[in-house]
Amino acid sequence: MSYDLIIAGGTVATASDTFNCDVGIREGRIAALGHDLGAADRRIDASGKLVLPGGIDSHVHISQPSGEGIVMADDFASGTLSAAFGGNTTVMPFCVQEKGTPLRRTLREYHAKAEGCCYTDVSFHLVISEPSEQVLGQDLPALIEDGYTSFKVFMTYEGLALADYEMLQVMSVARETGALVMVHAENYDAIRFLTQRLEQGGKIAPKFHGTSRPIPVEREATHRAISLAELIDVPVMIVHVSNREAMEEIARARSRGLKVYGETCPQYLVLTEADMDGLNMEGTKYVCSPPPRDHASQAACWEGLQNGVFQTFSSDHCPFRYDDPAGKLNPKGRTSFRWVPNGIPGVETRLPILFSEGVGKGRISLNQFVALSATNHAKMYGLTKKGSIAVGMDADIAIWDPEREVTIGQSLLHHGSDYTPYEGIAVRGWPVTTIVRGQVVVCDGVLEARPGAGRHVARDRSAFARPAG
Ligand code: DUC
Ligand code: ZN
Ligand code: ZN
Repeated sequence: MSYDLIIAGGTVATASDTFNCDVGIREGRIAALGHDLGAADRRIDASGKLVLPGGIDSHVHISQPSGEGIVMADDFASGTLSAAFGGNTTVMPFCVQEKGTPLRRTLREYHAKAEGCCYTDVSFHLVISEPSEQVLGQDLPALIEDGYTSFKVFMTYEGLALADYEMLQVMSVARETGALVMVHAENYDAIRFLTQRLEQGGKIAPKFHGTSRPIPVEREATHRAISLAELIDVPVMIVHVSNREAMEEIARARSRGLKVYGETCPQYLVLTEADMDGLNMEGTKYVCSPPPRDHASQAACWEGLQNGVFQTFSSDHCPFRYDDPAGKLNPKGRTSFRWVPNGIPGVETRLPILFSEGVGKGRISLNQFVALSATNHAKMYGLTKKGSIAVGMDADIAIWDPEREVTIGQSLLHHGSDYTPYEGIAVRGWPVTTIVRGQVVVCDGVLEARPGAGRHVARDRSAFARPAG
């Protein structure tokens, strides 16, 4: 039987092995790995290239309401287009519960926004902002059953922060239903206190965003989230970890036998707090939470990627435009860092940065790169058919030119932001072709697919979410 597509002559890598073989694809799945596979409707020559599982970015924000007058820079078309050009085949955005609105209605709205315009597959996490009886008792368990098997909770932000009591409530639901809890760990009261004090002292420039959320704010909340999870006996994923002290909380918990996982992001590897100290308002381009730290923290995060403190490396793509009254330069943002929307774009640059700085500079192996960029995300969040190159898996593949030298710049990128915080970073290695369930979305840097090539994926429960017992 012939194949729909054969990727020939490349070097295939998985999270555990690297080997030379052709990949035969039929009906969206990987049907054969080997040589001389025979006939195919289409053949892509991958000689001299790496054939890797398509990136899974398990932490992105797309079309998310972001406060009065603020508009996120990516819709599902531009966000997933940018993801595909960055070597990703699946992204996992958040559906944020709106207070007073049924959770399912909000989810339907996100689906409506995504329907027919995605270039990669998409799978939503929920965000629980109001754990009412209805949500805890009915809506959340039902949605988890329907394949939304993870949700995020926030320990900071007005309107989002959960009290410890509420954290315990939602964690209990996760334990009973087998969902994975993701936690944004920063101490809300500490940030409010520090922000007010800074503003009173006239310290309103973007760089004071970092001063208002120093490392102890993150470390304390990380410790508290872990302790609450321990009380319930439920696994927990600490997302966007920025520094050694928070990592130590994770590592210590794990050494006590707790199922505590960690994620870090590109901004904690290549940006520092000093970036927020730009001329005029340029510093707002780097404002995200937790904020970028210092070079010692960058080194710590690399260690965490090497030694397994971190299972996943995600972009936390949270795009706003810079030169825009609905973005970083909104009128209130000029009066205080407090009003600068938190988040930076990065879905397209996540993998080239990790590949070049990580594999290229000998910090991680190619197989670790695959694990951190795809395989572990699939395992962590129950994407059973994704994240590896093996017979029977979805044919989600990125072909990389390991030698291509690129200087990252806004003009190369496909996101809706008008800037990249990674402008000027030189990388070696770039994803050139992206294949989603056997459909060639990007071929040699040229878009081939139509919007709608990507679809929503319901997920299984993850073994990582099983209580330790
Ligand atoms: N948390 C995120 O995960 N993304 C952007 C902003 C934030 O606080
Ligand atoms: Zn967060
Ligand atoms: Zn985020």
